[in-house]
Amino acid sequence: MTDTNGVEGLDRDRLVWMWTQMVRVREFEERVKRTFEEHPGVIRGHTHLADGAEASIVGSLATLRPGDQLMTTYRCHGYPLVLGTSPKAMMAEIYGKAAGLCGGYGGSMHLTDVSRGFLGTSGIVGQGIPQATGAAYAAQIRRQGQVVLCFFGDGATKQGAFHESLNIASLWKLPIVYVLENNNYNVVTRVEQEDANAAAGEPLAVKARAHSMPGVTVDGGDPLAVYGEVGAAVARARDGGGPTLVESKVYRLSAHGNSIAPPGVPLHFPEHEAITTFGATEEYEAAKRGDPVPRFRAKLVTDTTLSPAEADRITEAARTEMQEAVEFGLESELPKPEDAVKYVYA
Ligand SMILES: Cc1ncc(C[n+]2csc(CCOP(=O)(O)OP(=O)(O)O)c2C)c(N)n1
Ligand SMILES: [Mg+2]
Repeated sequence: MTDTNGVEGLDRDRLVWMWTQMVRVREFEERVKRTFEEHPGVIRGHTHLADGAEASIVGSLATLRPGDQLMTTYRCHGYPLVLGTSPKAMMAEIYGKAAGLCGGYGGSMHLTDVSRGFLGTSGIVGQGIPQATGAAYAAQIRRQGQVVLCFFGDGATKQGAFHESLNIASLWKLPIVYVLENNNYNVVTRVEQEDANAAAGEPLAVKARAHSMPGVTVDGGDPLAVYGEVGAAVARARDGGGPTLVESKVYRLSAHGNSIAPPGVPLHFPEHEAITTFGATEEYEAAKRGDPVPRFRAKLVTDTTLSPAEADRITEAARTEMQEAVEFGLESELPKPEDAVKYVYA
């Protein structure tokens, strides 16, 4: 491909594709959030949004080839959307419907689309890390040049499973890239809070050194920067060079999660509950100003890759697509009660 942007392998179509995917993720999640207000009771479990992390998701996934695989946390809606999973099937899954991606058995926190390499997610912090490492071991044995991307949050770096996995991946030179999406918060605990430091080591990428692998920190609000770093790590992993830890610095623009509220409690948590806890309004306002979706749009418009009219059309198309997903999800049937124990094996 022609290099039109100083980033190898990205031509105009690919850059527009990247922004389009960021918008699709944002618009899908906006409708997940709105469902709690507009259709109370339709979402029965928790949802966790990735607004603020769209550039990190898209920049990372743009480096993959067919046959590659990934695992993520419960903050998981963006990844399958970018891989091409149907938003209708995803919304129906989040609504617990039989037509959902996993037949309504998984919900928001357990989306899976193995046909596209999306091996699954977990609500347990850090759980996906050893699982993805195992997938990378299987890929190494298969010798088909597959790479695994493993996404997790800053909170997960405090788990033993993180260190055990990085150790064995480095020792066995497994084809895996660990993408640490550092959004500065574990629910309401700040990574950088001086009086209650939650995670030793700054930047968190230094933890790679203990496991003899490269560790880099990248601006996760810039999809091209993420593409560059994750792309280099993916190429290294594919060539047998072993794993890398890429710390992608993002910001969580909304609450840790949304769920059905108990009586008397507002439906949503406050827009950003950490702000109400720590009063870090300036931090939040700065993050809003750096919102990766308008930021990348402005870059592409300024360098004439994208016209404002085309950007508006892309946004409008994403809104229509995601609204159709809401309608499909609402109209779909709930699973049959007699199927409740269908996949229970023990
Ligand atoms: C093993 C485990 N401990 C605690 C929890 C409760 N919990 C759910 S999300 C979360 C915060 C995780 O923060 P981070 O890893 O930074 O991910 P983020 O939510 O910021 O994406 C915690 C402590 C859990 N789900 N699993
Ligand atoms: Mg976090």
